[in-house]
Amino acid sequence: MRISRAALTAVTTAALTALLAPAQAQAAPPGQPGETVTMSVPEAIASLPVHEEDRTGYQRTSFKHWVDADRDGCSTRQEVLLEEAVAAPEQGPRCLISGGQWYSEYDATYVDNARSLDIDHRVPLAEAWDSGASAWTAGEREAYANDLGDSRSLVAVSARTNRSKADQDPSTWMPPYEDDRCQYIVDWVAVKTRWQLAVDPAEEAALYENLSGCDVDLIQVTLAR
Ligand SMILES: [Ca+2]
Ligand SMILES: [Ca+2]
Repeated sequence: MRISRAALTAVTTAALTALLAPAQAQAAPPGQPGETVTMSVPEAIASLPVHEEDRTGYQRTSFKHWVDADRDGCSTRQEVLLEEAVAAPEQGPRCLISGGQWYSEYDATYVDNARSLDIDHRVPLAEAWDSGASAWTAGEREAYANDLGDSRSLVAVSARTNRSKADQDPSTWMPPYEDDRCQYIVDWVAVKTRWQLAVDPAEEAALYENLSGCDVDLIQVTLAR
């Protein structure tokens, strides 16, 4: 059967429209919220919608962070510090933390003073906004900014590295410690998958590029959305 040029054009146009409108036609999520899924990192990347970043309307206050969701007196920041300490700190009244030691994975540095640590949102708040969180409710954004449900979401690192990273994604910033880079990509993809956030084309390319040469296992992700 011969296919007319008009029919081909129509098919091509439909395919292109689908490609160009991935924000609307979201790639199929790998499961339901609350479900734990196991997949390869490339599979996880492929499951994410691809679209350009859009920072319209973003403010730092768009995400309420360092709340005390379980009302135990420790903020999310303090919870992460307690969780990640390699030598346990003293915990005083109002969860005041003193002493202790942490390992900052981005620069392979041991840090003895909690004040020298930032809690990094693995996928920064502005980046999350750009890639889908702008459409969430304030409550969903608060849950994202205080996500203690996956140890890859929040990470205590030297303030120096967190500030050099700022709002950047892997197309423009990777950890200075080269041996951490494969794991960084894996954890970045896990967080984007957990929250079903989009990737922009440059970021998607950077993820695949940085992943080449990495020997990585399957990842397990409990979907938050
Ligand atoms: Ca708490
Ligand atoms: Ca991005």
